[in-house]
Amino acid sequence: MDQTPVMWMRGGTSKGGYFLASDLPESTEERDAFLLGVMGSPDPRQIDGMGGADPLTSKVAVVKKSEREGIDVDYLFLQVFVDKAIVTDAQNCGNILAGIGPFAIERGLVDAAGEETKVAIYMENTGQVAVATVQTPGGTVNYRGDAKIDGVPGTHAPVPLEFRDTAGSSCGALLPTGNAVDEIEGVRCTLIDNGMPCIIMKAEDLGATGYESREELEAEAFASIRTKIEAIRIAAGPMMNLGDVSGKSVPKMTLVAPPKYGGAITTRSFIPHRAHASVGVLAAVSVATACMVEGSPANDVAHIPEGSTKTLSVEHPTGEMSCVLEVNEAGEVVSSALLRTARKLMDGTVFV
Ligand code: NQM
Repeated sequence: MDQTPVMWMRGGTSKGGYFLASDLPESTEERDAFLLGVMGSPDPRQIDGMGGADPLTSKVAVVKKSEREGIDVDYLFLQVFVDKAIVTDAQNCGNILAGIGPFAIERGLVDAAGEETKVAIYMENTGQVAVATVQTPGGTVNYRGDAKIDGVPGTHAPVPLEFRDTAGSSCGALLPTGNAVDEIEGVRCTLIDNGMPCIIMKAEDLGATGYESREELEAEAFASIRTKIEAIRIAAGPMMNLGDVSGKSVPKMTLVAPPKYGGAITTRSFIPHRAHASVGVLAAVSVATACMVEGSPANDVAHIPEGSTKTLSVEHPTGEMSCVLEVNEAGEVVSSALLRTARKLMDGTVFV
């Protein structure tokens, strides 16, 4: 195969190619070779492909009608590495998820149902379900609107996302070591997975402030801190039931500090080697959940609102992401919701 239909979409603060599963080769090996060609990887500039030379714009969604009860579509997320010949399904992506509902309706996998259409999405990477609400006035997807998310210029139609049962998505348990805190390389870490395996550390424990820009985090002056963060990540992989993570895009590494702009907590994330321009969706859910873990580095610095429905504003380098958490009497997070937007950028044929 050397050409196939694709829709290019922005989902939240990420961007990538959305494919129907039936339009891609069945064999994983052939599919991955094709997708590397689509993106122009491996090449730090991705000059010979569609990728944007950034992990946040080198992403793929594979979508099909679901045969599962109560589920509309199955979504497989694939991260295409920029500078390595790696395509991995080892992580989920809550930003690309924001485009799945609109794409499924556009491709006729789901019928529009009135002003708003709820799309139940099975996330194949982690075996969990998300529900997206898509605006469909007159039976077609509407992308225009007044919703604003930080990290994306302008305003767009809102795409609220709801998650349930995301705890232990990839690691088998919310706290895979059973501990609120593990000390690794002399640094207090929370190893947590509420939709995304993350390691949460206090920025100050690594000699950072937690308020650095993306450029500062990626600069030479930060190299020794990045080396330390990677050593922690490699040591933590087996502890999180993720095995050898040297060639994997998880766990994500998040430095936290007290909020600066009235939110709940400040974050700076490595995904895992480039610094995130904002914060991942499920990563934000995992950080917000870590805030609720008594005695954890996140809990130490977080400002946590009262009540069983808590809106935690997770600050990041380009603004904030608000996570709405439902918490039970034991203080455990039982569901989460976030606001995203998405945009159809182009629909056509990609050639390899
Ligand atoms: O955590 C980037 C992103 C993500 C992942 C990454 C994401 C999530 O911002 O759910 O959205 O962590 O690689 O798209």
